[in-house]
Amino acid sequence: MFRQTRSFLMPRLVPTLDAFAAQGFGAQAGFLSEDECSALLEQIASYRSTHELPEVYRASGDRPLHYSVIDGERITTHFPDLVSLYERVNALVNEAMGEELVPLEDLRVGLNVNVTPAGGTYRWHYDRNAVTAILYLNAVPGGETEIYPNYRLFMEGARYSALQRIADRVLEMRIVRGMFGRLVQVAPETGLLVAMRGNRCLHSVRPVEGDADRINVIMAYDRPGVQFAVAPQLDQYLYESEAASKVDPNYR
Ligand SMILES: O=C(O)CCC(=O)C(=O)O
Ligand SMILES: [Fe+2]
Repeated sequence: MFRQTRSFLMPRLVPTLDAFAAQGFGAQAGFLSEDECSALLEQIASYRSTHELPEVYRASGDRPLHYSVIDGERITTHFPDLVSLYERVNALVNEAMGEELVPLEDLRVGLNVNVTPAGGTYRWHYDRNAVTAILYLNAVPGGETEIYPNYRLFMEGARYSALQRIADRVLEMRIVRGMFGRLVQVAPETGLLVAMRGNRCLHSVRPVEGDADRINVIMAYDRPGVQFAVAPQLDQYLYESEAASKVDPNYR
């Protein structure tokens, strides 16, 4: 389920959920059973038989953003079970973090189903929010989530500054990652729940192999009332087939 390349600057991960506040990343295998995941996959398949999902493709080196998404507004209308799941995971996250985090005010962004097709990937990025939980509904070959836990040089209070942007760019370079980062690879596994500090962990998705879509649920949390300066352009970049402007999408 997990592979780590090195432990140079940080202790070895114990990938349990309650460790994630300190280590930036944690996991719980079998959070949902095979049957619960199959039921959700059926609901998603039935929704897709009558609704077309936007296909998103944004070039980004050898790891573009290439996926389809059901955003939180659609989920609220059509998938009450996923809304309950979002609340249930919130309680776990708060316990592990020892603080009160809440679903994002912008529901479209807070809860997503990502559908990554064969060959699809997700570019290197940080999320805009403090904590992101990922629930994998199926196992596919490839499609590992790659995470550098707590890797970011995070400038609290200046996260949209030029300096932050430059630091992010430099740290994202392959050679710099290789020198300073500790890479954790998470292979998709049915029912596996992962939580990470989304705005501190550099992460991406490796190419999905085989024929099946890789399907997972992405749940975002942050402190109550937090606002995100990047929201309007970024939302278009992430959720619509056509991107109007060439924004630099550094934050999910
Ligand atoms: O699908 C994954 O494993 C990660 C997706 C992700 O990082 C995101 O939606 O922000
Ligand atoms: Fe992300």
